[in-house]
Amino acid sequence: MTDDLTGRLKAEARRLGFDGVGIAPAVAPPGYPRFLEWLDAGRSAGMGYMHQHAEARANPDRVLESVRSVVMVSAVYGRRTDPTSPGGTRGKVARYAQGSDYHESLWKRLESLLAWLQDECPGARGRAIADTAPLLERDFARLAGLGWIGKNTMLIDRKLGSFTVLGALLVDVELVIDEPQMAGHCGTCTRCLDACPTDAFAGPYQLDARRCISYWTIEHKGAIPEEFADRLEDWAFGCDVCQDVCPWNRKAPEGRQPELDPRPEWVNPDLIDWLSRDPDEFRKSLKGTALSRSKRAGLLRNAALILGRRGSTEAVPVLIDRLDDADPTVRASAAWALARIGTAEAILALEGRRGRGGDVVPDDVEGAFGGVQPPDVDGETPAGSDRRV
Ligand code: B12
Ligand code: SF4
Ligand code: SF4
Repeated sequence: MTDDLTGRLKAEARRLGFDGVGIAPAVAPPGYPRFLEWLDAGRSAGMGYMHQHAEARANPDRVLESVRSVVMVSAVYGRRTDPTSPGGTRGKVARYAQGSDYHESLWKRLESLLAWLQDECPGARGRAIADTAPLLERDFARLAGLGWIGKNTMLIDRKLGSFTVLGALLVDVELVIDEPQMAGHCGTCTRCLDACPTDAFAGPYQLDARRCISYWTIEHKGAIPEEFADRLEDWAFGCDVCQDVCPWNRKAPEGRQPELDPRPEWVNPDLIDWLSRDPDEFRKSLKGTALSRSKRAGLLRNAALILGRRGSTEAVPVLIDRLDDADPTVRASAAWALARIGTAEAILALEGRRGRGGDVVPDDVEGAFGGVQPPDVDGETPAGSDRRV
């Protein structure tokens, strides 16, 4: 196919709001063996879907038959945020989740790009992907020349930095392939590895999700085991530490997609407010945001653990209320937090429930008094609780 079509496709992608666009060949991704090693080592924690669709990641033709080219796009999101602790009763939300859900805006733009291509090449087939199909996105992004994979495993571009989200358009049209970026530009730097609060890197380029705050606060369902319940720092959803410290983000631009701009209520949310909100109204407020992935139960769990770790006495009344929450994860986390805060009022509330039947939660309370691990309410062994890599 002509340089001309590829050039115009790239121009259209930029017009649609993408900051980076490149073309990768539709081949087996070179990082696939590493991905399998990652799975075998158990580093995907409880993300069963990574195993289920592992084979499909071996080649993009499993996602779109007769695919000829992989158009990779990137978009910078949000605004630079203050990496220091918000303190008080406030928590932090990862920058990517402070605006509207990026999946939707990415997907709509990719669909528009596909429609444009189909106008140019009638009969062309394609599939837009924004985390909606199994594809090693960072591997294809570096193949498409969009950046290199840093020691923190993020796709980094010299100009755009790493606060970018990635999307793909698989097409059966032959486009002009870009020069891949297989060599990195991390040099001797190890800032991300040193700064990670939970030592989640088993080494450069190797993230163990069993130790990652982002995994526990977003992906994990149910109670968080003690080792990590106590180590969420300020993170109520996601974690940006290994990007905040990266020198390549110092001069990176801010996002230009308005829907990804931070909404004030999600930047440093008041965690007592989260715990106090009417459940239905809170659920409604999560619609259309990336935070909805954790659901109300996950977010309230995270909020309770952060406040408990801080010993926030102001949170005691609302945590006592949450001991009667309909959700067992919320109850267990509130019990853990109260035991951790340990004021007379908190202990009395827990004692009052110890051994009571009916709709109270004796197991949660025992777990809290045991002082160690909230019960695994999903009946699934909490990944990482007994393993260290
Ligand atoms: C599962 C997942 C997670 C997991 C695991 C993350 C991980 N590093 O594997 C968890 C929940 C922890 C997570 C967290 C985050 N995620 Co995430 N996640 C994914 C997902 C769905 C799959 C990633 C995957 O396949 N992991 C398996 C590992 C083995 O693959 P990999 O990280 O790509 O590793 C490759 C390289 O490291 C390389 N490699 C391995 N060893 C070596 C050694 C050398 C020398 C070299 C050169 C390369 C190399 O080979 C691997 C295979 O390609 C992707 C979307 C997608 N479909 O790709 C988003 C994705 C990677 N996540 C994304 C984001 C934004 C995040 C967070 C920043 C969110 C947050 N703020 O909390 C954090 C960042 C944490 C981090 N440092 O990675 C973006 C990343 C964008 C970017 N610029 O890189 C993606 C691409 C989603 C998107 N569509 O934009 N995520
Ligand atoms: S996202 Fe946070 S916890 Fe996870 S590897 Fe990066 S710094 Fe560590
Ligand atoms: S902090 Fe340093 S080592 Fe880590 S990704 Fe950035 S440049 Fe690479």
